[in-house]
Amino acid sequence: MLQEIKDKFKALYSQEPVVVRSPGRVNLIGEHTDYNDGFVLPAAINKEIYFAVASNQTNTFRAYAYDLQQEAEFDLNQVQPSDSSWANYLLGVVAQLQKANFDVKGFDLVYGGNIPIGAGLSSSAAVECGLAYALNHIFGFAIPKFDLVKMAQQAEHEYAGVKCGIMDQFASMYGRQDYAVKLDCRSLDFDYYHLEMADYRIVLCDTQVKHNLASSEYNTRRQECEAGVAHLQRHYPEVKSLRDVTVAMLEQHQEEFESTVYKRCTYVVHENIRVEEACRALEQGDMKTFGEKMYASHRGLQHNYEVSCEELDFLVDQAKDMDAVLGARMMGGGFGGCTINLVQLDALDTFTQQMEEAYKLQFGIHLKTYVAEIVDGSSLVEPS
Ligand code: GAF
Repeated sequence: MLQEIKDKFKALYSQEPVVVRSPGRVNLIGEHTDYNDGFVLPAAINKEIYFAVASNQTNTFRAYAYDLQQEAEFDLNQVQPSDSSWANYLLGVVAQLQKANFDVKGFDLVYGGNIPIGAGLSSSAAVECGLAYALNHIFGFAIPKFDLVKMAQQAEHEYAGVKCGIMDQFASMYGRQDYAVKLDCRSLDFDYYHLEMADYRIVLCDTQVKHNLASSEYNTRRQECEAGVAHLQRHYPEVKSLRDVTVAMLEQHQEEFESTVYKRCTYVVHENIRVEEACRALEQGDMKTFGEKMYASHRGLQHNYEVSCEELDFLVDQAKDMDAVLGARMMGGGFGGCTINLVQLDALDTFTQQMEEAYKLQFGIHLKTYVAEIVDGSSLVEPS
């Protein structure tokens, strides 16, 4: 893929590019907690996008999306959202740099990779982070990595219309080979946790469906959580977000809540506790307990947060019936995309075969499975 992207760049723009790599992510546990100031445990994976970039001494940027085989050109003096949804992720990043007074000059870009779109593996965050990283490099802005993450997140808010938390962009930029990163989404402190994978693999089961309520429901969940916080603040003025709420606080005021809001809050408060427990289990090498937390996370997302769907639930139920699977859950925003499964290495083939057969029988859809390897975050590939 890398070679193809470089060749395409040279064919289109007749010069030697800088090449940047930017990965997608998995999230082991801690779903829909990031925008509630809570905890997440993602890792960057070997589903990646390559960016070949060079400045072009003009006032426009030209971009070629290799996977879509589409090209577009934009005036840097008039950066605004366009009709092309793929270009908006690029424009969003350029807009953020300009807003922060970085002088983005003309550039040419070819990008493409193997992150399946709409599978919940954060292809959009990989695009945003990869472009931010590449422009920072070629124009010598020296923007700290952390600020690039913030700009990438803001690009998603303003140009993709999703009020996402910070997890995906953070994981894409700060991933580390063989480690998951536990991020405190309030303080933005983080710790790396070694993933002892000698006997296990992380397997993704891609439902191949994306129900189209995903982004509207995402923003609705945020509002429901905010409504829960606003209510609790009447009793506990010190509460700033669901991160500050305990199970006891919630239960004490259950009767006062609108029932949907109560369910959403219950899920988030318990999920934050589960992330802490799962991290302790990881430290102790207790993968069995870790897996149980994954299943519990899924049940919360299914019944209380209500962001799952029948395809995801089916896959988790199937996995639960297999002894070789330690844990499984839906991953990311929900309503489709992938489940993440912790599977014993010696049963990998049986697992994928049985899952594919069962899914085909139930939905008539070919399930795609990927064994995810944990890799480093965005990096410069060439010049090395
Ligand atoms: C999406 C968002 F982009 C993340 O910020 C996060 O909220 C996730 O859904 C749910 O955990 O991937």
